[in-house]
Formats: sequence, C-alpha cells, structure tokens
Amino acid sequence: MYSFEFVCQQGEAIALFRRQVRARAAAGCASGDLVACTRAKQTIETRDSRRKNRIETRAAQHRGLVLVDINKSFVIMKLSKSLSCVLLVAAGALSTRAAMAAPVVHEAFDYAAGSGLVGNSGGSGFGGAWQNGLFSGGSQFGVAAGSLAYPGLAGTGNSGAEDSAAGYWGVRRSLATSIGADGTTGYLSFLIRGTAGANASDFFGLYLEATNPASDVFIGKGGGGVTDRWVIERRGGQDQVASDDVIDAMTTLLVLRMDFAAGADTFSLFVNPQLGAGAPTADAVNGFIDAGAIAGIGLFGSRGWSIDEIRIGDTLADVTPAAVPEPATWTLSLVALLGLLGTRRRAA
Ligand SMILES: [Ca+2]
Ligand SMILES: [Ca+2]
Repeated sequence: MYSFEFVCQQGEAIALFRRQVRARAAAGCASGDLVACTRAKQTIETRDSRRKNRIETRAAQHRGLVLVDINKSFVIMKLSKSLSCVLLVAAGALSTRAAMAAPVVHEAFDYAAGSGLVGNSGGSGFGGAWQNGLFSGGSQFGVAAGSLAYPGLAGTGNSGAEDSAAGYWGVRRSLATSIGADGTTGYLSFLIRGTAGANASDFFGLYLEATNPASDVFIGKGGGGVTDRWVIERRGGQDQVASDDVIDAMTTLLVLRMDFAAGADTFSLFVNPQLGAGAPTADAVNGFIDAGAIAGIGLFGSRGWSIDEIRIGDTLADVTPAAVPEPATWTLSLVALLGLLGTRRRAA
C-alpha cells in the first residue's frame, strides 16, 4: 500500500499546498510520517471519530501542521460520493490547532465600530469592562472598523484604536484572575500598529498592571531612549530593553513570554514570530522588573495607534491560535485534491 501526506499549514496559499503535496507524493513516506492504515474503500466509509482522532492526534504532535493521508486508489468518483466525509475530516483536522489553543484572556474588540472603548465588556477572562485609565483617561480610545490581521493568526471583530488627539490617554481592564505567581510562566500576545505621523516622543503600547505601579511592564513603542523599535520597559521608560525591529506602519504581532520568579521576572519579547514553527528566538529580554501579581492590563499612549487580539495564556500556542480557513479556501483545496488525484491516477 502506498500513501502520501498532505502537509499544509493553516492560511497557506493553495499554490504552496499543492507544491507540498506533490513533494510529499514524490518522496513517498518517510519514517515517522503518517501512514495510511485504511484501504481506499474504508477511507471513504470512515465517517467515525477514530480516523478523525488519529489525524487530530497527529496534527497536535506537529503543532499546527495538518496531515491528511489518502490512499492512492482513492479515486475521484468515490471521492465525489464522499465529499462531505472528506470535508468533515479535513475541517476537523484543520481546526485542531485552534481548538487546542484556549487563551485564558482574549479581547478581539468585537464591539460596534465607531463606539468608545470605555464601558465595553466583551471578550473573555476579564473581571470587568474597559475603564478610564492613566492620565487623561480613555475618551480618545474607540473601536475601529475591521480586525488587525497577521498571517495565520485568528482574528475576529474590530480593533481598538487611539485617535490623533495630543495628550496622554489610557484605558485599563481588570483580569478575572491574576497572573504572575512565582515559578509560573505565561504568554501575552497582541497585534499593534502605529500610524503615520508619530514623533520620536510619541509612545503607545500595552502594559501589565503590577502589584506596585512603579513595576508596571510596558510593551510597545517607547517615547524616550530607543524610540523607533519595540521595547519592554517599566511604564514610564525605565529599564528599557529594545528589540532590533524598527517600527513601521505595518501591523506587528508582539508575543511576550513571562517567566515569573521570586524577585525580578524575565520578560522575553518576540516580534512577528513565525507561527507554527516551534519556539521562536527572543528579540529582546528584560530581566529588571519584579512585577509581582498582575491583576489587569492597560493601554496607554500619546496618539495614533491601533491594537487588537489581545491574548493571555499559559503557552505560546494558547496566544497564537490559527486562523480557521474560509470555506472558499476549502473549495479550492478540494479542487487541488481532485486535480492531484487525477494526475496520480493517470501516472499509475
Ligand atoms: Ca479583532
Ligand atoms: Ca517576581
């Protein structure tokens, strides 16, 4: 029996999907690869959860890679008859990474575009609504139409934005459960985008509310020291550590690993990490701040920036769940599948 794998990552272009399928088919099955255990007919008839579970288990082991095995005698005519079955299996496998990822805290800004942010209380893992925060409060924070997007990352709703009014504006929100116990590790991620016109002295970002406000941990664009790269610093600018990544007008994914310890904690920043590719290398590490228990988050800035898809969880996977492919993508995938099977059949 010959089998081959479909290997694709969520959100990948169909061209890459097809190329990888061809490469795998040409190479055959390597040791450790998923091997089809079912004959063609059984594959078609398998609508039970066993096969789905096997694929999901395999997908979980590959941390975001999706593996679907098809026996070569899986002919087009039979495939057509079991269209719903194939789609069901594939959809189940593809949604595995998203299903595995369960952030403790998630704010997608699924609020009416154009409304003010203060008073909104959606998302999960929070202990209350958005409130007026630091300095002049949250009157300049609103909900902007559309979700910020990052390749492969799930995103819904709209996004949060601070307008261009001069000043120092802030909003905050309590967490339902504090994080930061000694000896624990957590992850934070969010999408952020600066807008044109920001000066060196402008700052914007998210901060973690520490037990002692002097130890609030700020992640974003600093307004002093290094002002053109993403930084981790005490809110206010002390103990700044900058990444090498220059801030531009593009949406950026910032991921923060938080290793909490007695005394100073270690905060590792990953700028635009490639998702599904295992543990990334930190772009900046700050070991100067003892945050203690963190009971809330805040958004704080001078002007003109957007933020979205704020997540806090226990693992990197928790805070970087994969985008679920659009149904249209699946139609394309199926067309590719049918085309490939046709090609293989002619070659046999
Ligand atoms: Ca969103
Ligand atoms: Ca600590």
